[in-house]
Amino acid sequence: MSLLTLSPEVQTAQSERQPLVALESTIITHGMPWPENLKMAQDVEQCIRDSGAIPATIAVLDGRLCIGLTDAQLTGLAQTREAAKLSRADLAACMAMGGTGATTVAATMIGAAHAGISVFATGGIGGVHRGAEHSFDISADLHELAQTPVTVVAAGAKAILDLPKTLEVLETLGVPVIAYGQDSLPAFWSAQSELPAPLRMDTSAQIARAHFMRQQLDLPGGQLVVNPVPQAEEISQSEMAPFIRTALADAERQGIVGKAVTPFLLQRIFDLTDGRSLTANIALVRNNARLAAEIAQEINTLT
Ligand code: PSU
Ligand code: MN
Repeated sequence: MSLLTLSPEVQTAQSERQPLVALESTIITHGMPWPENLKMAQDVEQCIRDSGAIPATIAVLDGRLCIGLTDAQLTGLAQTREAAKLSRADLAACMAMGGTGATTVAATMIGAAHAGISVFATGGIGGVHRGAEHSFDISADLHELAQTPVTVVAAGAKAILDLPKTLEVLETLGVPVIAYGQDSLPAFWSAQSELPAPLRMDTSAQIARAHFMRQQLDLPGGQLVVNPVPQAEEISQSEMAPFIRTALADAERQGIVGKAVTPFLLQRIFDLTDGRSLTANIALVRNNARLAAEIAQEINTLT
């Protein structure tokens, strides 16, 4: 039996050498509430098709690592409350046990690389949590970027994190962090931060060439492209700061730890912003999907 289960759409795309863009599923099951999560997942897939590439949402269903989901599978996943959150550590175990789970950035990168998909669009990657000097909570997403050759398009690390420390760890791990079209690091719900991005590129062709060059150099690991949230939906850093502080204090008071931290904070911030954080989150994922589709097409012309 083959390791991967490709959807009919992905199978066709692969045999016709069409550009593919991977999408994660934790954002669906643990990042957004029903039914907005399903609508977002379907919209983002359509954005990728409209931009000239084929979407491949990745998840583990009944032990099968699925690359591309049918509409029925996507709907089922968006509705279930049982799906596990699968990172690098959990992926093989879930498959071995016949379980169902949503893949994080780390696990989605692993699936994408196995399927030969070079580009992946998400909302925000995981990173170094605030207070990590005590909790040691650093997302496995960062180490994945250091070892799996996929270009990940995000709107920055989620701003609930410690962004300076996240940048430091990425630098230590040798992960290129490329801001798209601006000098500063975007901060997920906010387009700008006070932190300069390590690298800047202004076209998808440049990003594709850098991806290709890493391949030629036999460098393991991927690239992180950080694409600012569209202006119309952004919430500025100064406006977000008190909401983030309140959410973090609530998490601490309620003793939330481990995998539950990120989903808890996103939900809390959704409540505190009266849903505006979700509007921004959806807009930025769509924006990332469009850029990822362009990059995938450019990479396709190089390989
Ligand atoms: N981006 C979003 N919403 C999310 C996530 C990313 O807009 O829910 C998920 C990703 O799957 C990412 C995970 O890998 O949050 C990070 O979780 P942790 O901090 O536990 O590593
Ligand atoms: Mn963590």
